[in-house]
Amino acid sequence: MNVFTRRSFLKSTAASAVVLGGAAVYWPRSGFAQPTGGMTNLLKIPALETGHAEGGVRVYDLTMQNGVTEFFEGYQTPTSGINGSYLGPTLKVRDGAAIRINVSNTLEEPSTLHWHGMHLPARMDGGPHQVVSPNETWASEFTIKQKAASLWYHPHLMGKTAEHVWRGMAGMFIVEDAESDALPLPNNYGIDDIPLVLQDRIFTRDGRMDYGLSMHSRMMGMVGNVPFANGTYAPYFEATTTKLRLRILNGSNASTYNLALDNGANFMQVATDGGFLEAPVEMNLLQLAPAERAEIIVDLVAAEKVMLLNMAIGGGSSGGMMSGENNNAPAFPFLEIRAAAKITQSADLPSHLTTMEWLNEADAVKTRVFNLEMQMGMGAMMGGGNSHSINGKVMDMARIDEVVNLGDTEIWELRNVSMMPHPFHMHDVQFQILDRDGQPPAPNEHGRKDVVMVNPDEVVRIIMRFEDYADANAPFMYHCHILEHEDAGMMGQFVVV
Ligand SMILES: [Cu+2]
Repeated sequence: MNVFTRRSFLKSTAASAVVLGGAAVYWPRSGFAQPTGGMTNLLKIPALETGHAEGGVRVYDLTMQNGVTEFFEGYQTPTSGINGSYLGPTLKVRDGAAIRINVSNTLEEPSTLHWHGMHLPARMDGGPHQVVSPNETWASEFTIKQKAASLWYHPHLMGKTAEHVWRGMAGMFIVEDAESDALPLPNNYGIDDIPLVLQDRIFTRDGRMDYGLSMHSRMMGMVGNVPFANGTYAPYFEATTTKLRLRILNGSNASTYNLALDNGANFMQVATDGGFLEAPVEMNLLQLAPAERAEIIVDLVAAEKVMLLNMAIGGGSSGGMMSGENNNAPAFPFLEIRAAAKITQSADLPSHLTTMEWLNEADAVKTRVFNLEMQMGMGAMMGGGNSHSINGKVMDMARIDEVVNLGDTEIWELRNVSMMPHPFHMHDVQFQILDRDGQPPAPNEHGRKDVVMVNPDEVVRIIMRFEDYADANAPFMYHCHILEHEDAGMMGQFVVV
């Protein structure tokens, strides 16, 4: 299934190439900026933050702050980040640990930080109800009760999530446990175990990346034309081992990425959103919707160069909004991996990674149906805030949409009745995908998930169990993870009682 080569990739994208450098830095809305000068910037690796001990608690200090970032030489771009000017540190925690995250806000506006994928009490979730005002600190305290996984964190302020993430606030949140300790997977952070936050952004001529919604981006989501990995433009990574573990996060606002290696080589996916798959899944094309994660293992030989590409699938995103097309980004390189002339032999990949506890459809006491809707009329487009809904309802923080009983196993039936795909995300629990239009999910989706792409006219059934954290007064969110859709109302609230 090696349907592409580096040569054909370069040829096919040459037409949309935009020269970087010179007096003006400007990228038209319609085409991705190709790094015509090659991949010239060393990949930034977010700082690893393992916290410090206070009594029996691991404490992490995070500060949301404004700053400037030099993505392109000579251009100071105003951005926001956590403990820095763009993105944030990678938090690492262990299953069973009691933790406290102190979130300080030095922005000149309220925001929140949400622990995406984490199983925890709703009051500690950092969602729209846990607003951190300027110059205040919010302490999120909980005990990690979760399998090893690559989670992440990002703002979740009502109506402002998309803009705050766009400006740069996001980071990885790695959970380790006894199982991940025992597996012979690359785990040397920054050396052979690499967080990879993939994003795209749009820049103005003078190097700003203002968040401004057009009618088009209000409907389709904000799709950029400059790709970043860990906030690095045109990045390369120098590998020193024969196996590289990439913990990939689609950290974009709205783009779906279709990832492949330019030599057509296969790679192994070992984990999905909520942790390890039962066995590695061999693949050569990985689709990641906004907010989805995948851990993959890439095999390298000495001195080779391999490009991690985004492949153009299904036409890209720059066409007409009414065509019902997907948000697949066009073709461009994300990261060049350069293997050293002498590289260290990594351990063989284990054939078994974890044992799943599969939830049984027969144990479900309830099926809830969620219709994902977009009003495509002219009025909805012009009207702004309320063109996206679930079950006919636009998000209202004062309304509880669903009440779940503690201990129950439920099936949620996600129906996309709109013309574009929606990545559905729920807080509190990791779910399992039962089927897509009655068909079993792909092997790499057969695990713990917290985001699932629901394609137009598709019905996806997911199953989950609500084991902990009943609180009638503190809701969890479920929503589309195209952030512009979430902000425009495609979100609801459930409580566990
Ligand atoms: Cu959506």
